[in-house]
Amino acid sequence: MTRRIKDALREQRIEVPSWAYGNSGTRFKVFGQPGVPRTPEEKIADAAQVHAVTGIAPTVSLHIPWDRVDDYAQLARHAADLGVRIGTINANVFSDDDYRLGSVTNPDPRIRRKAVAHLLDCVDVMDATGSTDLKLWFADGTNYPGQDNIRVRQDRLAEALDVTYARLGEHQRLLLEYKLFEPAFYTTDVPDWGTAYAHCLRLGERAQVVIDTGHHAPGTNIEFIVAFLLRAGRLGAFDFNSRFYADDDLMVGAADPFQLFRIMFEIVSADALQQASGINFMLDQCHNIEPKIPGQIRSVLNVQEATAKALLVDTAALAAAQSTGDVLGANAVLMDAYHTDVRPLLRELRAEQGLDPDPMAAYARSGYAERIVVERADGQPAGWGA
Ligand code: RM4
Ligand code: MN
Repeated sequence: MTRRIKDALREQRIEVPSWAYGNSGTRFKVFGQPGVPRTPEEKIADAAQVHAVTGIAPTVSLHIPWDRVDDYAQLARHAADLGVRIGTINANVFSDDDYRLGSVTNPDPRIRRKAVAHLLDCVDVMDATGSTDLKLWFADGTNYPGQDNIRVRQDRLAEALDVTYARLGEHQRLLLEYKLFEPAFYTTDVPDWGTAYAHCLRLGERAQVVIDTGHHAPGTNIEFIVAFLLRAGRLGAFDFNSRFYADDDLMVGAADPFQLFRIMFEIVSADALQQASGINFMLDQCHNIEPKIPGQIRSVLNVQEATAKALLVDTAALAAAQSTGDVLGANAVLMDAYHTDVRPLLRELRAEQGLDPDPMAAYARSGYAERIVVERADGQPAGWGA
């Protein structure tokens, strides 16, 4: 039992986002932090620290153009030198004045062409870095009834997706992310998993849905969506984070660790944890008031803990209770696993792997945090203009 759980946990991989290391904030204020990276290279260096102490976060997602460099192959080599790899390429078609009325669904064909050209550029970045995943999130939508034609915007979206999908190589995927609302408040062009799924179905097998855990209405049963998409073979990736209200981007497992457990249980019970399943378990977070590298380490550990609990579920007992209609018994099997303290097991696992049993303490002791404050005293920190 313990051996099976440890084997599965050793194989687990979690991808970290480059943008978690830069300064971020709310629309009210960005609180700058000392030692924040100034370049994509420095963001990758910070991400490598998270992998060094957790052992399960070897890839870093990039956001283009936030992480634009002249030589992407060189950036990939830089990552490899630090013991990590470039993961998903996130296309950013929302931070340009041209996109006031949308990007790929904009009423102006010139702006639509510009947005699609950027998506194709992102595939070039994938070719140069060896990345296999293109993640698309569109800020597109409308604020006022009558502002634009809802149906025609879907046609424009489909057209942009077609062109992008056609450009992908055989081993590359298009991952389509949905979000209920914001920045548009009346209609959003990809507001829910159903819309994303319908577009993916039309595109083909290498188009899959991304579930950002912060992008749902309160009370949405996310594990149902996980189960449905897994069954349909269309779950491409997660953007893990926590929400109390909307797209809060707080640390995963902080607001509702039980929900995270329920999600990971669906993954484990569908045998989809291993890398061969093709699901990319990513974080999509911002650390506005807490230190960023420790915030990322904590988040990776939160996913790992939820996974360990999900692996602990006694599936034979659960199946027996389910098949005899033993409602309370079935629920108790799940809750027993959830209430188990898996931290001793994880400490033991890390020690066996030659890692420090306490990654948070290992990072604090490493002196890295103090070093970057000194080394990065000059220059412009990356982020939202802090
Ligand atoms: C969006 C969405 C995307 C992320 C950006 C920064 O709300 O979640 O995944 O890349 O934010
Ligand atoms: Mn996201």
